[in-house]
Amino acid sequence: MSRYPTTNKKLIDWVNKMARLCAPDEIVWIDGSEVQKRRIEEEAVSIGELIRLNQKSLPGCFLHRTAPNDVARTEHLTFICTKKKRDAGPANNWMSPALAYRKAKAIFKGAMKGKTMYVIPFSMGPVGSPFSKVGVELTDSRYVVLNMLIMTKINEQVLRHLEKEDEFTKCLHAKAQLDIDKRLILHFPEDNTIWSVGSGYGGNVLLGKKCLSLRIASFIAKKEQWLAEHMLVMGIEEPNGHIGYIAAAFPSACGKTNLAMLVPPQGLKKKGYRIWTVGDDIAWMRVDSDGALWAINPEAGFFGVAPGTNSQTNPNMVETIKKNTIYTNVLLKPDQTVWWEGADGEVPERGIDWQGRPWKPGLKDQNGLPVKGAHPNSRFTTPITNCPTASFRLEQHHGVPISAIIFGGRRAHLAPLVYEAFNWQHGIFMGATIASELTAAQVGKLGQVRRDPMAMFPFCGYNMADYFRHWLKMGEKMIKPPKIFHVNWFRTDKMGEFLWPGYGENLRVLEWVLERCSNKVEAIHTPIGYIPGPADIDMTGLKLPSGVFEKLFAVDRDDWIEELKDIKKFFKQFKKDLPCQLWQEYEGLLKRLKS
Ligand code: OXD
Ligand code: MN
Repeated sequence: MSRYPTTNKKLIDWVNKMARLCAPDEIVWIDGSEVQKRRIEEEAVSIGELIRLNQKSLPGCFLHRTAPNDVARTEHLTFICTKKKRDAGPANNWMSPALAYRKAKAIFKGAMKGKTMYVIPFSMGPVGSPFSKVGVELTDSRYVVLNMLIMTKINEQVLRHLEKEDEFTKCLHAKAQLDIDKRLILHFPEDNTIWSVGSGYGGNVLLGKKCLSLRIASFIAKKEQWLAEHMLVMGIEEPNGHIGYIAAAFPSACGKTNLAMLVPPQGLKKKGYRIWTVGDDIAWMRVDSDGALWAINPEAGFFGVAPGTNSQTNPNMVETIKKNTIYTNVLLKPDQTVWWEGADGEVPERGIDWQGRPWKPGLKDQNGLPVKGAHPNSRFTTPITNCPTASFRLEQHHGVPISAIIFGGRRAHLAPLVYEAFNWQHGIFMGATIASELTAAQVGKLGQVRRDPMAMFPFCGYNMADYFRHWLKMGEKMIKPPKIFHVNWFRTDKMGEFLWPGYGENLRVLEWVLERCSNKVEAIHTPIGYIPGPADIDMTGLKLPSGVFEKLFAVDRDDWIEELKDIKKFFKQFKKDLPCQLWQEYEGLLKRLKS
């Protein structure tokens, strides 16, 4: 029998070439079997890469700690390597492919000496679906293998697909020295290749996720006329059994995961709503033969933020992560279970923190600042099939039909709770101008506001001006394009208190969105878009203090005119490449605000 579980010569040659570069002691092909997974778990536990958690309360669960300097995506070390700098655009770091390969080769050289190189053939999306893409990741990390087994589809079918199909994304990862000065996350869209070296953090190394499903996929999607987006997808089943699906883009850690599996609030529960979770992070969407937009979630699991996850904020996720879950950088309790800031139950009296040091509540560092038990960007990796609200259409090759696209941002002021675009082009302007505050998921200054078009600023694999043009063009391809909305759950009063309770209550807003999509309700025209009338959002069981509803929907013309100045600055960086339709929308809004 052959040494390889494939006859795909291109694949075999590439694996051998990369092995010559990285010089592993052995090569192991990952087949998705339970036996192999168990063996790798055992090895990872024996060398301390994983800690087996309490198998009674957390069956199949493990804890992993990353290096302290390797806890989030490193955007400044992430590059789009196209032949022409213009094709990466002003929003991306760019390096020429020749230089990028040369720099990375020097770090990859011999990086797997004394180690095993794992070959992971994986599919994003159901194998054989017109949506799906196949990749192969080479890695020296068991943690990566075990996470990829949760986040992607790895099985016999993928190999069978590779027998017939030559095209796959070539993904190479090595931890090397985990040295931030020798860390590079490189994307070569023109070669369908990703090279990641010097990191062990999920967002940098689970190459099927941000790297393939967003950066590389967005590049392919433009060529093939579909959309690869940083969006959750959820179905809202109405009492009559009809399910309306929405796709929603929010910048990182803005509550996408919580929204995707929300629990209907008491007041609306009586109506009989039911939520179906399709995905919490990435949507691939294409126009089907019916002229509508259909979406799949290419991922098979959630890579969610732990802090703040509890039975109030996300009871379905609390249920999901009780088994077969890998926790990263959370606190280890003496009973071998885990905890994080904002978890259910009492704060533990003691534990081992995310850096492996003894911890107790009230602990301060040398500067007198509180020491957290779990890192603010600590994570869990868990299969979507564990989720009580997992959609029954996850495996459907054509996905789900999208009625509404929602863009959101974290804005303390300015943006109303919800408003609707006048049309597709206006909706693209709305998406292209969303802004939010930086969170712990990115390396950078917390709280700083940045523009994050379609929540894709860190994830678009090509020039964003072309990306906007692509979105505009997609609208023309549809007979019945989804309506586009903007939401802001985060508006605050003068004291900085949130005006809207959020979480499950957000369903009230989504109900209005779907009613607008089926033309069941009127709306009020404002300069920025349509907003609901005072009686149009069902508030049964939720009493807001008087005046709050008005504050949630206030449109302050002066604030918006100020906002437009910043939008102008943002647009100008794209120079003459920016589609003129976005300037038209800019001028239109300015005129409406001034009239
Ligand atoms: C994520 C992110 O991890 O967007 O999903 O940062
Ligand atoms: Mn994300």
